[in-house]
Amino acid sequence: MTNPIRTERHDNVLVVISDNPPVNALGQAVRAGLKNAIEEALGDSAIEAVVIRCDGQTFFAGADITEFGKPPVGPNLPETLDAMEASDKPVVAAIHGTALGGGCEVALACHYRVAVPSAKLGLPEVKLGLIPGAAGTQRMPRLVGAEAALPLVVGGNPIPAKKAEAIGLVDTLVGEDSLEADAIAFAKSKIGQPVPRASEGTANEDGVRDPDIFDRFRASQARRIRGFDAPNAAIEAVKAAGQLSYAEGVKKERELFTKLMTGTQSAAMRHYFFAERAANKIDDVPRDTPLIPIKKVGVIGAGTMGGGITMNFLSAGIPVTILEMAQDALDRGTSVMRKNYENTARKGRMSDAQVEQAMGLLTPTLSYDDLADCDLVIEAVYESMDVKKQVFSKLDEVVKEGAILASNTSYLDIDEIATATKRPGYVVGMHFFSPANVMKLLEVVRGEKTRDDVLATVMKLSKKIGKVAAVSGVCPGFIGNRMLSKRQEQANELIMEGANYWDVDDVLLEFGFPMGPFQMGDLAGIDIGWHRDPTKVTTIREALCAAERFGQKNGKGFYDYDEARNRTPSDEVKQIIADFAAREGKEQREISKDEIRERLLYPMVNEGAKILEEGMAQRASDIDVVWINGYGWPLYTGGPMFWAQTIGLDTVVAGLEKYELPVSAHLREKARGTGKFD
Ligand code: T1G
Repeated sequence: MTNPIRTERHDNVLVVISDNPPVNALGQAVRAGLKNAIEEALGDSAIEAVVIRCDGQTFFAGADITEFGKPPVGPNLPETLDAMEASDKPVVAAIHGTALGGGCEVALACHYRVAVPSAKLGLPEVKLGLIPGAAGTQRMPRLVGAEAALPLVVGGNPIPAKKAEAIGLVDTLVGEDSLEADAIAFAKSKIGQPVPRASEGTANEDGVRDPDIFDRFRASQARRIRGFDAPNAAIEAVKAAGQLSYAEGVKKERELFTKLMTGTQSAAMRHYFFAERAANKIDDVPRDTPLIPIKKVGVIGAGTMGGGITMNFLSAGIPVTILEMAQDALDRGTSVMRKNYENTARKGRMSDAQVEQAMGLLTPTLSYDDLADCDLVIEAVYESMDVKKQVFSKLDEVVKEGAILASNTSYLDIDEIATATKRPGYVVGMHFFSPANVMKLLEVVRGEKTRDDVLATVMKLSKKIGKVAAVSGVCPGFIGNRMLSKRQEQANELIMEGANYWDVDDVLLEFGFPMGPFQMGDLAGIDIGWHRDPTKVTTIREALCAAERFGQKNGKGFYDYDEARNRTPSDEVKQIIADFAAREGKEQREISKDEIRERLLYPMVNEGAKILEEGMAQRASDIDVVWINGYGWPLYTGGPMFWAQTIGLDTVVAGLEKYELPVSAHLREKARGTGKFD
């Protein structure tokens, strides 16, 4: 491999340049090249300053994640950076793109940092289940203070260059198109001055003066970091920066980093990092498939789903024409969208101008004719095959040739819907998850006849509207809901057999889900779709409705709720279930939380194996992407399929057999073989 690092002399300044596409990851060759270039600069008396920059889309975007889990190959980054920081010649980081992780640590080890306004800087290691491992947790607080460092190190989200300048992470912003020249001039201006070293900074004393900031910060992040190991380690590392010497602090960071690197959570989160990117690729669709330009979108239905779907496009700057059948429904839908944006603006996450800009792209209409020039139309109408076929037949008449016709159906057969048109190649499923403007998952349902350019276009568009897409074949429930139905079946079975319904919820909560099925039922409303006849009781939900237990909406469902909507298990409900079970001739018994967890999750894995066997998902990691982004499967376990591999597919098979539950041939084969799905 050619050396990705080269140097260029500009008078008495040595410019060190990395050219390691796509993101200048700090792989072994880059680290070695950097080390040699720094030694060259330090050993040459004609060189009085150094600038470090990168070619391509970004400054170093971190360590090379593909090297993780393999035997380390020198030189290691910390030593390379220490040698650089020890220099008495000023070293300037010239930043564009995203200086992330190890890349941000390279910048921190430089004496100065200049950046173009569009640059971002961050320490996203926690998103990989890690913390910075090249002294980032020790240099950052000493440079910007513990309070400013905490969100960066613990939250992992990058900040724009302007904010980085405001907190002292960046010394100055330079011209968007003159980064190198401005960085060289800046470096020259620092020649002869004593060099500032982040490792010698004292800004971290804010954490000494007010040690409570760490507990306050941890409490403020409680919901978001629940179950994750890395964020707490990150807080400890930043705290150590105020309590220990730099050398001791680096040792503490290394200890914490190594423990995380060798743990299951980081393996799971690194798996997810690549899984999310792989999901956007369709193996049998060439990457250079021409895309259909999407300049104008039509949405049919201005209800919860139609409005949420619409907002995704408006927020991405894509005009939407939204169609309803009646003016009041259209007005209601439009005002809900405006209210949602205004709420976001009230939280400071968008400006009033951005609200107007987004709403200015919306064209409400009652006429199909106004959809004629749309490049993509998405229907979010009532989940009935007849209704959908009528809509698609109408769209086929009205909308221009070459436009994509998508259905937001959550389980109906896309191939059958496509028969209502003369353009089955342009029919695809785009299954959004409610609330559609918030949930990241988009299941792209590939019909038998769906064209490659339609698929490639929708996958590319999904990234533009901030979604994580995964392709599903045509089967009831596609990927996510098909597996969810297996969990729901067991949940209902379990409480009929005597399991406490609150144990079912708590098992999923303790596993890391945001909530369990019975809590969810109370939230959505037990009485949705109820026939309103209290004398007709054929299910537990009907029994609850008959007892006027409708959920949170009237203060009691599966649980009793206080004013703050805190839930308490109800003896009345326990009895209603027991009576119902008795009527159905079901014996009741105590059921342990272990049995509950295994019976809820193992059948999901089995269904995932069947989905793979039938080719309804391209790869097991796509199933992980679906469940993490659509249903809150805890990221730190990597998703259902990765988690099953972690605990052992043979364990899953044995568990299913213990409870006399079906075991798919594919699962059994993988369990007997490599123990891995892909
Ligand atoms: N290592 C290896 N490959 C990487 C990579 C990385 N750090 N980052 C991206 N790639 C690959 C990615 O898999 C994809 O490959 C291609 O580059 C384009 O990525 C020591 C220990 C930089 C914002 O966590 O956030 O430093 O699919 O599709 O949308 O303390 O990539 O094309 O084959 O995402 O333009 C910390 C991770 C590492 C940054 C660009 N750094 N990367 O987004 O492109 S740990 C990160 C990103 C660390 C130190 C610690 C994004 C991006 P392919 P992409 P993008």
